Amino acid sequence: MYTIVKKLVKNQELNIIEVKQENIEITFMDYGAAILSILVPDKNGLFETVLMGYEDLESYIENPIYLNAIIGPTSGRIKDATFNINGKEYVLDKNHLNMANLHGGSETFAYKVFDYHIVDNLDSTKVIFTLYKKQEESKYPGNQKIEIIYTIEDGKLYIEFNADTDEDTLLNLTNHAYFNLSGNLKSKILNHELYLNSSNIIQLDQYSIPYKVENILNTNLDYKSPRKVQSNGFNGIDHPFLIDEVNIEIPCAILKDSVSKRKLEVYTNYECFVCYTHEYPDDSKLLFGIEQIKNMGICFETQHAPNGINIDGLEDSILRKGHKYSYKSLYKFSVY
Ligand code: FUC
Repeated sequence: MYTIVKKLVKNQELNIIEVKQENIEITFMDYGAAILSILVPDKNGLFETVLMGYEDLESYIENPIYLNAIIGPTSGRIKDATFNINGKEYVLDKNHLNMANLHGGSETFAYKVFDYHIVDNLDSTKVIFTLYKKQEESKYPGNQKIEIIYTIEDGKLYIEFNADTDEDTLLNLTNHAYFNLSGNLKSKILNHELYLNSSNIIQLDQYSIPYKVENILNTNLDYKSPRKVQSNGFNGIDHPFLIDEVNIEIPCAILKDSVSKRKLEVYTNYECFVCYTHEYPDDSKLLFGIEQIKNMGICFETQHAPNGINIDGLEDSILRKGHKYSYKSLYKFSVY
């Protein structure tokens, strides 16, 4: 079952789509193909949101933290905002410290209004967002049709990332959802227990730009044995983790809150995800008028290795003409 409400937000008419099922309720918006809230029950059956959301829809328009939105054409930081395909150099916006491209820069999909349609069945609802990225408006090569399919089914949210292109291009799509299992943002995520199926990260240079693969076993980024989330130093967790065994049937991350007893399992067939503990709050208030502070959410941004095109041995994120981009992630909620 679903409902659609139209809202005027900073002079744009936006669509708010609410999908309700017995054990999960999710609200989406066509701006950024963003998720606004995910309500799931706690140990007592109490439905609360497990997503960090802004208090006002207006805040999603500038959204400097890319809150819960789709990111593209490329997720993460690209060194020197430059890449080379077929011998041609492409130069993107330098929106990170004036030296790298972050999340696609000014043309990020987080700030685009997607078209949408809905396929509603008894136990499963699909919200299908589409966007045409036109070459003449872009620093990236080619025209692409982007399709994001959210499927809500039995306490689960599937996200399919599909695309095609008429020219070889760079494409690395993710969703930037910030989770908090306490329910309605009652506490920070530092008391949550975290498991990450990863022994290697792409190490960051002093400017947070990924540059080389590094083993993290027995370091403070090693979450192969579940333990409480640690905000490591001033930058917290903000790293691309390479998944040990890439398999959509095996969770790449598990998050648990021992108070609400909610559990989130993340699955993907991408080879990488960025785990980020919300270290750089902006000025906007969160849902329920809550002040935005560090560590109020944790992201599992499933994606290709960011900056992979500039690092030997990693997936380069090039989508070739005639090839289909097709990746899938799953966020599965339960109580334990
Ligand atoms: C994440 C991080 C960044 C950034 C942003 C909002 O992907 O890697 O550091 O602050 O998203």
